[in-house]
Amino acid sequence: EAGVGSGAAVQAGTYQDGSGAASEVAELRAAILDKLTYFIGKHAENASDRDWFVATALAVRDRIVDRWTETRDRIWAHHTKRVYYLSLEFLIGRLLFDALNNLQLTDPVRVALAELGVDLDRMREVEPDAALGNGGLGRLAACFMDSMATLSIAAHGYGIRYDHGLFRQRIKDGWQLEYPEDWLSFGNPWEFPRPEIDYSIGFGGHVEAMARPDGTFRHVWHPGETIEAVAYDTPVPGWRGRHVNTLRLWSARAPDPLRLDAFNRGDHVGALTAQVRAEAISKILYPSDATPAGQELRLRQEYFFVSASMQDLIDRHLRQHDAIETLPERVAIQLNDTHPAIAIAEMMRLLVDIHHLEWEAAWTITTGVFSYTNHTLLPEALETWAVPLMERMLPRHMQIIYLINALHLDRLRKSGEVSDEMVRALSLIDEHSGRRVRMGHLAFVGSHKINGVSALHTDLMRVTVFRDLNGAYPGRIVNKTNGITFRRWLYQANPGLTRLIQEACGPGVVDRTADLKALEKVADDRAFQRRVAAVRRANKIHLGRIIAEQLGVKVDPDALFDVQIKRIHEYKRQLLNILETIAVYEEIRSQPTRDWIPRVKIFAGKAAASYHQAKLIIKLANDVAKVVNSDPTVRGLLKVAFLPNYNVSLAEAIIPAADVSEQISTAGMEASGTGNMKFALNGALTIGTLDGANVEIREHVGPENIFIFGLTAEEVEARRRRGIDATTVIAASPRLPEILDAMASGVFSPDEPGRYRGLVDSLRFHDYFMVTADFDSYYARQRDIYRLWRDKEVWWKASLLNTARMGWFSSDRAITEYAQEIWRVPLQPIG
Ligand code: B1N
Repeated sequence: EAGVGSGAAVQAGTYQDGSGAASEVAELRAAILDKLTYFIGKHAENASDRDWFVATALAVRDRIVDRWTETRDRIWAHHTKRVYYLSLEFLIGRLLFDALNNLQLTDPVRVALAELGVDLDRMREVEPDAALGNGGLGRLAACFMDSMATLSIAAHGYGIRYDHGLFRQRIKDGWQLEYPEDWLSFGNPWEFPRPEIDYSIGFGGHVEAMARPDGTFRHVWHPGETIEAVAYDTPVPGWRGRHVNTLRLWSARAPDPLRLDAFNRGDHVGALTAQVRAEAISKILYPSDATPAGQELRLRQEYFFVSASMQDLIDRHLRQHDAIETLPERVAIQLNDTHPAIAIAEMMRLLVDIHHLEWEAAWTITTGVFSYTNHTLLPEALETWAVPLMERMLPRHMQIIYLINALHLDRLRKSGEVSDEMVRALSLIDEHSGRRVRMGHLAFVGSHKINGVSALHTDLMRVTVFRDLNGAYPGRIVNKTNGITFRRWLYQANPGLTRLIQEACGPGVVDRTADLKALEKVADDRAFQRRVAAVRRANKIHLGRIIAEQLGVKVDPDALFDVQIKRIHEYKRQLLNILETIAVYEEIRSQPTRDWIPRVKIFAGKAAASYHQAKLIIKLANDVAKVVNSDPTVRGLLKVAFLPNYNVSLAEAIIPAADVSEQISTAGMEASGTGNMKFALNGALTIGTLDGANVEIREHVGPENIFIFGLTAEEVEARRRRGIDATTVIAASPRLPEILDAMASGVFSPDEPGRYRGLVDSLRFHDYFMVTADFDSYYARQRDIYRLWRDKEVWWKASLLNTARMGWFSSDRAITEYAQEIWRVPLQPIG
């Protein structure tokens, strides 16, 4: 039943549960050896860990493939309605343990490998971490793929097979440096190249209008350039291997490998330029998170994968059902933010120009199939494209967008009084600073449902960015609060806690997250609490080893681990956390003999390469770490650790070791957050603002089990209207003046005393993110946490109640809501 990898060392030959497991182990061992011999071409004696990893992955993959083809046949036979999840990012991380756990193969493979003298856990580390995403948005797409397969939804993920994912971060002298990431350099055993599945993608050129006898026009786009999109498929097995979906990623190829005429003339570089230009499209992920990439290559990436995906899904539909008109009955397409929003215009082009449907019929189909998820309201993050760029790169799409806009505005004008001001707000074209296409508006009018990713975020959508559209199309905006897959973020990442949970809630808890509630009954059982504490301590020792290896900093596993891991962004307010760290440091120095609680402040996260303020914040964290960690009066009571190269795998090691989770964004700015859910599920206590999904986490775990502080979204708005000069706020604070003076005068940057003067000035005079306004209440909440930490019985009760009450935040719940309320597709619950 259990079905969750033990994570414990298993002795060779000891796996037996009387259900044929011994022969299973023998078969797996033989399969792995077979792959090593005939696929890799090596003997066991001279195989590296990487060879063993590839051999194991291939052996496991064979088991997935059988279920994959079964799934495809079943969907085909039943004409099941399909979901297409379009995302420019899939932050999937490592896949070996996903596959093993979902197929219930962790223990037999562990034993099979042990019999071959290979340690499964060591092999786990050699798999590259597939970082085809920046942060929450990309990781959400990966969690959703897991849940769609688990719920037996006929789903396909569509995205780009970037040669290089998110950059590798190194820290040198405290500064972030970016290096290219190279996840494919040793091949990818999980994917199936499909060179026979390729589509031509056009760019540029011109549009020819051809008159029909009835006086109407047919439009023919003659692209100036075409590029091939080639498919690579990765199977995505759901829980217990019941259903296997496909993640199809597109790679760009030039139609001609080289210009032979140029080569023969002796122009060897020129012979390759077209190829280089074509293949640049899938070369690298844009490292921007909640900021627009805004460059021509980005628009090329967006259209490239969208066009390939639309052609592919229409082909599949026509192979299976003969009429294009039935598309909305058979297909739902989810747009993961506006990055794939050009799909609305592409679908219209394909239906009208290629499949010769009337505009109205095509529009009914389009709005019937599409829905759109908004992930941010930050004004600078809303995608717009300059009209001249669109006209040059996608001339036919620009015409289509103009027509969509005209009909949309006409309809609204006919249905009532619409002022010029409203027309400006409702138009797909923004005329404020040069004409630009608003991709959010395009996605809105072309979809039947638009959703936000937390209750607060969805409320804010209705009154800010989409206020007028919401008035014009009431009911179109709905909420779908994000979720996370417990399979990766609890069962795999924290096998120790999972074992205790299964003991308390029954083994079926891994199928029914609602069963987590049974933990409430043992929440104040001291003996159980001690065992949970022992698991946490072991996880902290494991993390401590990583910290020692990476930073040469020794941390005490009995100290309180206070963690903030996420992209570095001013709105996420790592700065607020650093200011509190400085406050604690100053206090320990001035009152060294008080009974301080030992604590470790752990940070990790990447800054966009061009985001100077974020990079300076990384430098500050490292500067503070250097001073604090080496100050003899601190005596190890406070340690600061900035772990480099944050990624999914590092998160899996950090989250189960956290005592406190920092979710401290300026209220109204973090659309949802999903790290907040991972921590609370693993029993860390949250200190956070009333922002994003924190609001709903508080409702579920209870206000006494979470530490909320700071201004509300409304209060932030009101204060901003009054002005963001913080001089009086700072003067009124008992601690801020001293902290800011220390920073500004070079206490943490003796080598360059003025390094943080600008940062401090911006806090003093333009504190847009309300760091100073929230500091005192944040500081007070931190004291409440330390008080609770001294009373371990109350602490562990709160921790267990967090885990017990987080079941609702499963991505299975989120996907069930999408399936029933947006996609209208069938699903099969587990458990
Ligand atoms: O999406 C996550 C949310 O939990 C986070 O709160 C939100 O910040 C994040 C442009 C984005 N919003 N917008 C982006 C990513 C890449 C890019 O190029 C914007 N990411 C989010 C999941 O809902």
